Amino acid sequence: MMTKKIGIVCYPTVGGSGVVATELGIHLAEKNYDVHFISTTMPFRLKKLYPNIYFHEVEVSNYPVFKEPPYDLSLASKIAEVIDREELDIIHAHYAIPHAICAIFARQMAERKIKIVTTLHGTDITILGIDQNFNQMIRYAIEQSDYVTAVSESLRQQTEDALHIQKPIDVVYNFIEPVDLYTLTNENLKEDFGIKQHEKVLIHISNFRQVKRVDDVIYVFKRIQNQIDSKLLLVGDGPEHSRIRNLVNDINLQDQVIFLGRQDNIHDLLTISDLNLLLSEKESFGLVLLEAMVNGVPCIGTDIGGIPEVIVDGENGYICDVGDLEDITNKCLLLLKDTELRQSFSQHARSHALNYFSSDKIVKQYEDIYMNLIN
Ligand code: GMT
Repeated sequence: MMTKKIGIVCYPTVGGSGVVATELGIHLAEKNYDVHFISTTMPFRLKKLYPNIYFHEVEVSNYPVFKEPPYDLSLASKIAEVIDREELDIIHAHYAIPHAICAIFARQMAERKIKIVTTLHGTDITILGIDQNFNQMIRYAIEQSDYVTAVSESLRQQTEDALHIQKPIDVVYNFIEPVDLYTLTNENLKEDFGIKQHEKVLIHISNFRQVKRVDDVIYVFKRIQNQIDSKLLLVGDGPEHSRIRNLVNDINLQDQVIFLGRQDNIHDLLTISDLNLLLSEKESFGLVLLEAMVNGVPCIGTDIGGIPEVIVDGENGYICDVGDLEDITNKCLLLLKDTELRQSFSQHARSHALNYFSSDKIVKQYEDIYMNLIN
């Protein structure tokens, strides 16, 4: 069989979608596909050198006549160039806009016939709430794609409701690599961060956008640490970061909250964590939940989007209403005070992540989609 060539278009450094796109590319390369990333920057998780992974840089020109550099146009022409030169079979676009739209445009320019797979990650649909002008364009991106996937059932439903489209959308969940439990690369991590051995550790990892409601994490933690010796790790960076820092100082939590900024090794940070909080008001999936769960960390999440498809309420974590700080606090305390309960949730969290969301299972679903389109 001829080696199949897959082009992946993504924002390689943006949160979960970048992680999923990059890890998918790595898995495909390991299964002997040729993988061509088409993007502005090298995917950040691409640490190892693979002979069959190629990176095609999209250079965004800064012509004086444009107010903004035309990323979309540069991307479309790069995709078209790569389709023909590398003889691609599939373009897998992560995000309907701009990536699927650019891929559709590129397909019209290129000479070679290719198929387009589009994965919706949620943010496209969120944009509709902000700007209805995109309605028609997202619908076009979906209808012109040869196959469309959404990362959760909730996102699939939401997309169909918002756009009234007939085209089937398939749910392919995000995935996680199985990791070894409790293997710390730094045994003294707690000590290094000034966390006492008996103190409980809560963690929140996000891109600090407003939708993540990091304030809620802080106010819940304030209530918790009134009752239990604990520390809060805040991992990530984004538009709300400075405001959250000020809030932490204003309510006198600066000695209990540890700001870590962007971190590569979240495995170690999760290994020293007792509980993960994701209290967003919008979240199509919440990849960070899987990252926590596979490390045996139970999660408290909100009753929105794909979160209840990942956390099984009362078994490996708890689901609470958005902004219900009292309920969230009580559920956290329940788990933090009862070691046996937390251990049981921890085991269930890991087995749930591995049983339903492991990379081998989900990557195979994408592979089947590609093969059905190519053959
Ligand atoms: O949440 C973000 O702001 C980043 C965005 C992204 O592009 O990674 O996240 C979206 O895609 C992730 C991967 O599929 C999902 O895990 C996130 O839930 C989703 N974010 C939203 O729906 C807000």
